[in-house]
Amino acid sequence: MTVPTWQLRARFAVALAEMYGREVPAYTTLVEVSRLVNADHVAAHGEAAERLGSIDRVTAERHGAIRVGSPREMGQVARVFAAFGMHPVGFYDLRDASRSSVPVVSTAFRPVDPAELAKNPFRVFTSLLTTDDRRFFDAPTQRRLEEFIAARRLFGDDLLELADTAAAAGGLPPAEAERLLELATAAFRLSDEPVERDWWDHLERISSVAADIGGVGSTHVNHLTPRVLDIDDLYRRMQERGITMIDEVQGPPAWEGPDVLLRQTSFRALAEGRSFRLADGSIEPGELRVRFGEVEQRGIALTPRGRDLYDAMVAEVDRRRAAPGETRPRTDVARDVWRERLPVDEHGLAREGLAFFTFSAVPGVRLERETYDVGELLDLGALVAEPVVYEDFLPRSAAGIFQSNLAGEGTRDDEQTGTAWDADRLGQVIGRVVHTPFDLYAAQQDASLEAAATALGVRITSSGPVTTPSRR
Ligand code: OOG
Ligand code: NI
Repeated sequence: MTVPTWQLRARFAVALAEMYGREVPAYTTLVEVSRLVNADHVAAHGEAAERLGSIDRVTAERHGAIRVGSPREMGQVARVFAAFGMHPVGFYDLRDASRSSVPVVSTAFRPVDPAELAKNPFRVFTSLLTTDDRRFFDAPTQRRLEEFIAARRLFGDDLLELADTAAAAGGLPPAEAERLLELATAAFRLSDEPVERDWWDHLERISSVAADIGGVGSTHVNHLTPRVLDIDDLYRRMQERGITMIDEVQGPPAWEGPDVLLRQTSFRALAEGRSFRLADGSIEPGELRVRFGEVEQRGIALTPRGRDLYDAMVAEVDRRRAAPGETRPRTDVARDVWRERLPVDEHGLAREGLAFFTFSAVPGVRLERETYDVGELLDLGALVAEPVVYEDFLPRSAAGIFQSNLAGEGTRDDEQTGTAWDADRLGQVIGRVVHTPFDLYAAQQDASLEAAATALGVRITSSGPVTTPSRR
């Protein structure tokens, strides 16, 4: 008897949530409110509420975030996540997505196969400290950081070996599965080891993110995010319960058309007791704010063409907000831009090749030509489209989430040149390919179109760039 990979993943998500909920009570409130929001949303909207994921999937759905300090640690984290069927997808450079000091590059470990995502979509946003980036760290700080990080062990050999076995075998026998879950969960628990005061303070002046990663001897889950079907409703209800949220919901605005990509909001980390070791060796109590709360609402995945439009709309929002006399909240300005430029329904997104869908053939429609495009077949009723949900993250929102939890802006010297990072370099560090989100979505869409073409006995051409060139 074997516990398969997807069950290991589902149990890992639950184990982390139990640990986190015990230690961060505000998280439990967030999950409770999310449940209420989702139940009410399903009651009010029926089947339509589940268009971007069954209520079972959405209820179980979480993402977490962790941060590590070196290529070696990044490689080890990848081995641990591989045991749970979670693979690196997407490259996010947060150093430039933010004005403040966020010296990290990131990827998300998640299932890549649609069937695996449907069983349990647990994902972990994972950031690597860029210790060699001179905009943030001078040579002595870099050296000390790298020595400090090289001297610690985030993951024991027993965990790493068990993880490799699980990944190779696609699961583990029950007793070993228990052991893997125990060790993996413990590796992401906040440690109560005393923190070196001077070292932490030195890093904190540069960046609280750097202090959180390189100022302590271990890593930890810094947030765990439930998914809701109506994030505006959640935002209101959290405020009503007296929890102060960040100023706004990040990402696309609320509007009457289809939700695309990802909307997120968060509340600031709460102070937690922690002991500090001073230069003279004495221990003194203090507190740190390193664990916070976040919630997300997921929309439809955009094609490269759709993403270009999205980026242009975001730039347009920035431009309008910079105009003299414009004082409305960003989300209001964004809603105007969305109404002007984005199709008001899924059909429009599909016809223009702006978003990804899976298509299925509807038998019985008379087709006379050999070749049709997707838009024509949708109009004729010979194809129906199901949206593909966005499974990834947004660099600007991620930077906003980091930023909302920084104690101060930190310091950076933009006269220095930053180090070059891209998905390939991150892949080399991790020791495996970093998947490109667009390619995964396109493969899903292409497979469905191929099957539909066979079923209908026609050739289907795309109305937009339905089959996409690789783009990160
Ligand atoms: C990760 C922040 C990014 C998201 O949802 O965009 C993130 C972090 O704070 O380590 O989790
Ligand atoms: Ni997050």
